[in-house]
Amino acid sequence: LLDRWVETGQGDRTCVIGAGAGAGGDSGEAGIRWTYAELQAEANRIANVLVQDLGVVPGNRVLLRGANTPQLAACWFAVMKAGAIAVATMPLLRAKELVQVIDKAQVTHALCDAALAQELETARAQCPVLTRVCLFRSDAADGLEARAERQSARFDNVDTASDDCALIAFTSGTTGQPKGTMHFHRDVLAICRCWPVHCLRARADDVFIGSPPLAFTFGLGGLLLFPLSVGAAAVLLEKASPELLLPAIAKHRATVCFTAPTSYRAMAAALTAASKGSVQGGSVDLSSLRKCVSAGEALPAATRQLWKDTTGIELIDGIGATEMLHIFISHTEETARPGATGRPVPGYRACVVDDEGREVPRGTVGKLAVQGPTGCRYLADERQAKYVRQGWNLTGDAYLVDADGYFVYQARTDDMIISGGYNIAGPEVESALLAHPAVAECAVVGVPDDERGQLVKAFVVLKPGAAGADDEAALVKAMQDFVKATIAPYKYPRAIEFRASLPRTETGKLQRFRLREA
Ligand code: 3SK
Repeated sequence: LLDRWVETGQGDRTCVIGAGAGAGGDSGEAGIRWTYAELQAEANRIANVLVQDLGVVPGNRVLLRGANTPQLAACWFAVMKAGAIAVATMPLLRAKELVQVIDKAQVTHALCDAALAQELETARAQCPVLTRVCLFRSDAADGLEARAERQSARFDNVDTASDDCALIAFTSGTTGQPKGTMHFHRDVLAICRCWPVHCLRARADDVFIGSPPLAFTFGLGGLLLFPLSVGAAAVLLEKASPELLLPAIAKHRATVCFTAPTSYRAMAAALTAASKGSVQGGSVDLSSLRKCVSAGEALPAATRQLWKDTTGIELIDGIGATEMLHIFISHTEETARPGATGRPVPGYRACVVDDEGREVPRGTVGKLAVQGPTGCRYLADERQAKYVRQGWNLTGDAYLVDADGYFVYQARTDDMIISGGYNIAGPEVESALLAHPAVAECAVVGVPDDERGQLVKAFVVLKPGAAGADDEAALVKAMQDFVKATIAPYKYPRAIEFRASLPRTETGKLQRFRLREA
C-alpha cells in the first residue's frame, strides 16, 4: 500500500494532507502535505523508534490514540512495518474505556497524540501491562518526533505471514459492550481488492476526505487504505462535523467523501440554508466532488433523495461491520436502488436465514448471514460462537432479499418491534418520520406495553425553529398522521417524545438500547 509506490518511482505523488481543527480544515498553521516517499520515510523512522528505542517485538500490541492526522497514519504504518499489532482507539475514549481496551488486548506500548495524553496517563496508572507510552505532536525531548529525527529513514519491514494479526479493532457496538476484533495482514489487502474495486472505482487523481476516525475501520479503509491502494491522496481532518466537512471539501477540492447518513443530511440542510442566504458564508463550491459514500448506519431513502436533490450526487451506500473489517453489501452509482443497501460485494456471499440457519424465501425478513475473505474473530470473547455459525457471520441485522436480489435493511435484530402481533422495523418508521419537515433526527424503539406487548415509540429531535413546535400535542398528532399516510398505518408511533439530541456511539451509530432503557 505504501512502499510499492516509492519502489515504482511514484514516491513524489501527494499522499496525505493534514488539516487542522478550524473551519474548512484551517488550523492557522502550515498544514502537513506528505508525498508517498515522505509518509514512507516517517513511518520507517517511527518503526525504528518502536523497535530500537521502545523494544517492540513482532506481535506486541501497540495502542494508537489521536485524531485523524498524517502523524497518526505514519504511526499506523510503522506498527505494520514492525510486525506489531495496531490497536487504534477512538479519540473520545475516556480512561475507563482505555483501561478495558488495554487489559483486553494486553497492550504493551502506546503512541499517543500529546493533546490526548491525559486520559491515557490516567488509564496507564491502572494497567501494569502498558510499559511504554510515547507522545507524538509533542516538543518533548523524549517525544516521538525528537526520537524519530535521530533514526534512519530506512527500515527493513518485519516479514509477517498473511495470517499474522495486523490489527485489533474495538467495537462498542450498539449494545454498549466493547469487543476486540482481530484482523490479519491478508484481510487488510482483501478489503482493498473487494469493495473499492467493484463499487467505489476510485482513481489515482482522487482526493479522499471524510469524517470517520481512523480508529473505526470504516475510516481506516475509506481515508487511508483505499486512497493509498490506488495511489490517490487523502485529506485527514482532525475535526469533521458537517459544518467543518463542507468547507473542507471545497478548500481541498476533494473528490471522494466518506461519512454517515446523518452527516449528509446535516450538510444538505446547510447547503440549502446557504443557497437561501440564511447562513453566513453563502454557497459552498462542491464542484470537485464526484463520489459520496454513506455507511456506518442504514441510509434512509429520504436522505439519499435529499443529497441527490441538493448536490446531484447519487450516494454509494454500504453495510460493513468492524467484525468484517469493511463493507460487504453495496452498489455502484448506476445500480443504486432507493431503500436497498445493494447486493453482496464480489468476493462476499450473503443470504437471509431463519433462527435455525435455513435460508428464507425472497421477500421474507430474517437474519443477515455473510461469508467472505474477511470475518469475525473476537479476541477472547464467548460471543464468537453466537456471531459465527458454520462459517457464516451473523451480523445482527434483520434483512430481506427482494425479487432482484437486492438486500433491504429492516433493523438490527434487537430493534425489531413486535407490537399487537405485528413485526415492525424501527428504521422503517424512522425513514417515514424523517421526511416530515420539522424532524432533524429521530429514533424509533419498542417500549413495554401491557396491551400490545410493545409500543412503537419515537424520539424526535426537531429542526431549529421548526413550525408548530409551540404546540407539542398538535405536532405529535401531525407527525403520527404523516407516518400513517406514508407507511402501513399500524406502524405509526403511538408515543412521540421530543429530545435535544439522541444517544450515539463514538462512531455515530444510534444507541437505541439507551432509549429503550430510559
Ligand atoms: O457499516 C459499518 O458500520 C461499518 C463498520 C466497519 C467498517 C465499515 C463499515 C461501513
